[in-house]
Amino acid sequence: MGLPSIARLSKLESSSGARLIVVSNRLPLTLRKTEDGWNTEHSSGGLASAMNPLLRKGGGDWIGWAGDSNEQDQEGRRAVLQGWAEKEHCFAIEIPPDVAKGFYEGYANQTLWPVFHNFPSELKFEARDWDAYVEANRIFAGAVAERYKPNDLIWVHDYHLMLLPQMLRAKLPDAAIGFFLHIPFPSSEIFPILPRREELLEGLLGADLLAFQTHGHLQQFRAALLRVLGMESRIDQLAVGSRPVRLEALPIGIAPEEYASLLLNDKATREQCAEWVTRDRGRKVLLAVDRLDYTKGVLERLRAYAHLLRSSPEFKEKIILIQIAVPTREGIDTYQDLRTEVNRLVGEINGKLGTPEWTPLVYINRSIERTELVGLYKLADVCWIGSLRDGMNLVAKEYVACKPEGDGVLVLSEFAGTAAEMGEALLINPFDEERTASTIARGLSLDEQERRLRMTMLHQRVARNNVFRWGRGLFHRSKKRSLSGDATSTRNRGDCKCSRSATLTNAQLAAY
Ligand code: ADQ
Repeated sequence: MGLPSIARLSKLESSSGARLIVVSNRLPLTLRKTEDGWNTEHSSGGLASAMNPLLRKGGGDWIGWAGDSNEQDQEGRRAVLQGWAEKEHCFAIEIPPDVAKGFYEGYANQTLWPVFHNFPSELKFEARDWDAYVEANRIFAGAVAERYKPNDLIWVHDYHLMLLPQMLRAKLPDAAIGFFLHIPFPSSEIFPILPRREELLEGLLGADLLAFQTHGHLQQFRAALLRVLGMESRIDQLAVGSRPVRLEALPIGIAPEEYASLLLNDKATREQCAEWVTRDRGRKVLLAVDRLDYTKGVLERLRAYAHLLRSSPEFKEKIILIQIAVPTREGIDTYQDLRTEVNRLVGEINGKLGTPEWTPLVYINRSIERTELVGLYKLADVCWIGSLRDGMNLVAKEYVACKPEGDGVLVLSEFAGTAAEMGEALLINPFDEERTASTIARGLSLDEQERRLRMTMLHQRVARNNVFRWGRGLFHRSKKRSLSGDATSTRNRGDCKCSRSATLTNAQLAAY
């Protein structure tokens, strides 16, 4: 598949002069150095999967880090990035390598990520990584301020950029700023262990709108705010001086029709799927798709699978598990150790439990094309989401989107944000190996009527709560804030002298 243009429809700009500016750590495009020069690839991961269709439909600019710039051929690299800006409205910023390491591999992924996912034992902290985190956020703030025009709506994403709302507020007091947290917000017992916790909360409070994946995460944020900063809040709002900050729980969705369209119209997907169906005839297929991250529960899944095979001999040669695991954050030791242990377990399961006719576990440790992924979703009898903790988990929604006829079973960790809206899935506690194995066994033998009933209801909900509805939710709330900003523009608004006029027009809102 070619790369779809991210800003194919720039109607926002042409109709009203207002734009959406999305800011995230990485862009939806990734640079890859090959022998022939620099190549552009799609980024894998939930944020890119969700935001891509939204921006393709509604238009807007995207600002993010281009990735490491240590390689040779800087001229070629700059030319590719120039092309991204001109053709895709993706504006790459550069972060010096020493800052990037402390920011990304340091504070963001070895301090924030484990704490926000309830893994305090994985927390590592270096004061110089914090300095790098501050500096990287400052570089982002400069880049956004440079592109910003009055009336733009700035939408900041995720835990890498928690200081950015406040930094932008200082530079652009009148800007409309939204922040969405893709990962969970930790409990008020865990959050306070975080070094520099006060600065992080204050950084977020620069936004007009703070949105979380679930009500649970939103409540935990409010509890942390009270405990760490002594700030009271309402369920939907708090005050920073006399400036209101709106709070929302807005579970992210997918663009289900993209999956339906690949299933229906893409010849390669159909052919690939038909080939697999023939190959696996007589066997049931379990599927797992994850970034290779310790929060996704890959090791726990493999152990539960081994338990299932050992405890239920009737499944011998009758099932296979396909585990797709895309490498991620490979510069960090914990991730390298995870990879080594997964490799060992894969070898052990196939070596000890396989037969000459049967490899019980197929392990793919790379990113795969969307067409192939959709083919696998279509093929799989059971999709197994085993997150130990997850903001949402889009794989669950993608699988369901590929089951319009109601076949297939979703086995879902109760610790994924998705579980809050997917009650018809078979829920598991992934820390309980034995019960997980028995739930998988149940999923494999669920009677047809119950299976279809559960999947049909899930499918309807994924179709309804799609990413466009999520985007509309955020924009409407921002619009409400903007309008209230107009209404009070002549009043004294305390720390923020807001005379906000940034409103999205109805035409813009309709585009989402
Ligand atoms: P992630 O942690 O990246 O996202 P997830 O929501 O599961 O997790 O999204 C992963 C995305 O990557 C999916 O769209 C999936 O199709 C794709 N993907 C995974 N493995 C792949 C592979 N091998 N090849 C190709 N594509 C692959 C973060 C949070 C989540 C939250 C999302 C969105 O951690 O909790 O759901 O953001 O908000």
